[in-house]
Amino acid sequence: MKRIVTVQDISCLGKCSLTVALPIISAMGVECAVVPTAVLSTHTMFRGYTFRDLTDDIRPILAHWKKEGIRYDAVYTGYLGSKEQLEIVGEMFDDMKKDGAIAVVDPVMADHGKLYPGFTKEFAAGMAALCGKADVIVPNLTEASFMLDVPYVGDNYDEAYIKDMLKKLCGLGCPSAVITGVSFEKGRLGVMAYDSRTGNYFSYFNTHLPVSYHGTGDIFSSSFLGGLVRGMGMEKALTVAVDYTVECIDLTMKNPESNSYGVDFEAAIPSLVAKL
Ligand code: PXL
Repeated sequence: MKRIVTVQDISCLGKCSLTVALPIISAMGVECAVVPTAVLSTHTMFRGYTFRDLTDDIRPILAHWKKEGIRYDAVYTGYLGSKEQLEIVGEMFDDMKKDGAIAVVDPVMADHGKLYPGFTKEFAAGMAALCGKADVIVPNLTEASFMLDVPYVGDNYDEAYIKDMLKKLCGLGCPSAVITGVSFEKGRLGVMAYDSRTGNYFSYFNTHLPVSYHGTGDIFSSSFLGGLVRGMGMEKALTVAVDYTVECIDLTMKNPESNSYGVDFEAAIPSLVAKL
């Protein structure tokens, strides 16, 4: 069985990061090992959340695995809590590249033009450096703008602008970049990707549902990487992830009992599995 290691926080309630990555990756038939970066009582859109930083545990966890000879096919990083964690993960990437594992970074730190609570411009610069060490990165346009230190243009862009941003993201050092949450046509939303080795662009869109929920980026990244590690190839994995994410949002919108804090990704797992 293929094995992914995911490095991100555990928000005990709130359906994001590890509580999303674990079930989705497992459902896709891929082992999911975890390196928790922090324990929060909820994700940061709630008020009054607790936050225990686990930076000091990360190196010992990785050292133990190394001693045990544990290998993995991919590392997937999401929400990281400090600049020091960025450095540790950077070292992890340097180390595992020797084994041929792929590194995927979802630079979780911002959306809708704003950094999430607790993040700074300096952190964004550190995240850009980590992205330079990855094989594939999957920022949204806000995160891409912070990492490239360019103004966030909101909905005011065209395909040429996104293509240019993708090239600049690859200029950080990663061979492939994907920008999520992209729309060139009213009612359609999706992703655009660039592979700097071939010069190819790829885009895929589905219905743009008129809502915005928490945790959808984590759902997208987890299902994308699950597909990639299963050997689907970039384009198929992106298509499966976009369709799954949209289905999760659609089911949540239609469920009068849905939670306000996260989407019903569980309800669409059977259909994700059917896409494998
Ligand atoms: O969904 C991304 C995410 C992950 N982890 C925590 C968050 C967020 C988004 O706000 O707060 C703790």
